Amino acid sequence: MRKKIVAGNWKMNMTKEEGQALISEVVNMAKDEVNSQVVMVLCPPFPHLGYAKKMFQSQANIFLGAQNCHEKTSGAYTGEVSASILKSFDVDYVILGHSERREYFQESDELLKLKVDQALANQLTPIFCCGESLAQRQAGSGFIEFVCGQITQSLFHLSSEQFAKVVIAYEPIWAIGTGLTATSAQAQEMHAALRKHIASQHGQKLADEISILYGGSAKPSNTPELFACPDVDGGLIGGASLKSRDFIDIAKSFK
Ligand code: 3PY
Repeated sequence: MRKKIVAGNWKMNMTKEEGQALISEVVNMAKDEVNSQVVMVLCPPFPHLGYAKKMFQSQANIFLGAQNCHEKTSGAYTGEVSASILKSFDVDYVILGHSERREYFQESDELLKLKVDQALANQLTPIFCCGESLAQRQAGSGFIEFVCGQITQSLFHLSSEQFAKVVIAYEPIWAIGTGLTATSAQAQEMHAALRKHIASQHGQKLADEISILYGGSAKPSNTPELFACPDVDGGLIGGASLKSRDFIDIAKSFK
């Protein structure tokens, strides 16, 4: 059985006080309301990582994630954070290749390949984001091949043993920060295609074990339908992860 995962991408939001309040609400609500089989990942901005883990140590299904790591091991890279530093702060997951990083920080498939390697070498689980633009979707064809290509470029150098440790997040760029969400049929189509693509490289058994999350304006009103799709194993949640009630309701969306 592959993992059901709900990961909250806080992006560049939340002061220390706001972050602490949000985490404590999420922890308290999760205890009573969320099925312990659902993996919850909180991905706050870097400074929160220092205290966050201590706040949910007693909650076995809540994990800590970062939103990025550098592609080098260490060194003179002012302002950057390496995977080994993240690991030393008890971080479990790292989001890589979010479309905002691809667009605003020019992160290429080639660079992301190096970041994935750093994450895995430091026992971090990459949540690897992929997705097509509005223009690619509107062109009506080729967008599935494009998204599968992102997986090929950044992940197909991995051995099957390494690949098994990766979580994929399909995030259509046209659904990020726009309020638009992929329909469950659109999400299912892409997720099934990604699983087939992974199977072509690593076999069906491994492909069936990989969690593929949906991201892009996911909220409590649309996650029950999205998560009911056979190939959708949860979500990478943006804005709705900043509200404890919404985030918990999303974590409760699995049938
Ligand atoms: C969104 O939901 O907007 C996201 O970008 C999640 O990563």
